[in-house]
Amino acid sequence: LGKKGAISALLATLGKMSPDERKVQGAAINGLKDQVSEALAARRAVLKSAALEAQLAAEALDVTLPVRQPGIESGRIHPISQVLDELITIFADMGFSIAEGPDIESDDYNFTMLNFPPGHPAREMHDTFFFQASGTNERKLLRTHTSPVQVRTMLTQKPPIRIICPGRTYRTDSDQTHTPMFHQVEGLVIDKTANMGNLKWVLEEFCKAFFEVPKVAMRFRPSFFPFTSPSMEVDIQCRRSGDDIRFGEGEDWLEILGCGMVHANVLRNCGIDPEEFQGFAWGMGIDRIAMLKYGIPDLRDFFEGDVRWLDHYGFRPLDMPTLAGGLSG
Ligand code: 2U9
Repeated sequence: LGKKGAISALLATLGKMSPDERKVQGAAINGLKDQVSEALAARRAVLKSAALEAQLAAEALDVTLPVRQPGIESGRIHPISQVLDELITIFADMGFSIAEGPDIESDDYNFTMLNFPPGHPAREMHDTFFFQASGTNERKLLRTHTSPVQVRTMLTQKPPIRIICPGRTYRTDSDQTHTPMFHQVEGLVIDKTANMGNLKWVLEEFCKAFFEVPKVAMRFRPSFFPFTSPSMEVDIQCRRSGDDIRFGEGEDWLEILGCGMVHANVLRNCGIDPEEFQGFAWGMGIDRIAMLKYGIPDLRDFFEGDVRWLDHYGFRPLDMPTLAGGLSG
């Protein structure tokens, strides 16, 4: 049927024919052309449908297979990371910065500067992991609290200071509520007039925001830490029924943190004049408050790396905590 095809060549012969002959031959050649066109169209339709059949067979789907979730849907944020994000959101809103330091510390920064004199019995309570001394260098240790971060900050920054120090800490302890590695967050404020009233306000605002309740009664009990004086342990109001616990209501009390005014010796050790500046500090276990808020019974499960546990207790990656949108979604 193309320009150089047999039928086109036959059609070209029509011009040289007599009108009578052209009438007969014209009808015959055009009839032939229609027949060939129809045959081609029919064959094209057969080939097209065969190609579609072959494609469908090659791309067959087993609709009985379970749907595979995309990564963004199946990944989970660990409860400790979630609680850390919540803490940072709350304290950043109050004007605190975040300070970090090394996990391997000197005895000096972990103890001596914080008013634990050598041989002081409070050192024994910290169940410390010590490294072996190398040559004449004093033995290093795994920090038992994040307090050396505050020491480092005071040595390098001038007051006013408003920091929180979240991080890993280590003690030789292991049972249902203790793991050799755990997480702490500590806070420090140093200013000319920083006082116990400010400390109480910060902790009350924190507890209301963290436990997402409009009010919560708190109980400050006298305690002892070498680095603060006076020192207090803090309980929050709660109601316990069976395994369930609710905050901001009820007649029970639950200890959640320790705090106090920074000891004058600590200020002096860190180059801050206690006659000019004063400060308050507090500390709490991130793992512990994560267990309380999210009803997680055994601390050791936090560090097992079991995806079934993470699937149950973990958080969706795009549900970031915000004060306006709600911390825990
Ligand atoms: C400096 C000065 C003062 C930090 C503080 C506590 C009280 C406290 C414990 C809570 C539970 C540790 O995880 S836990 O076992 N912490 O009770 N921490 S005041 O005070 C400081 C820190 C650094 C320079």
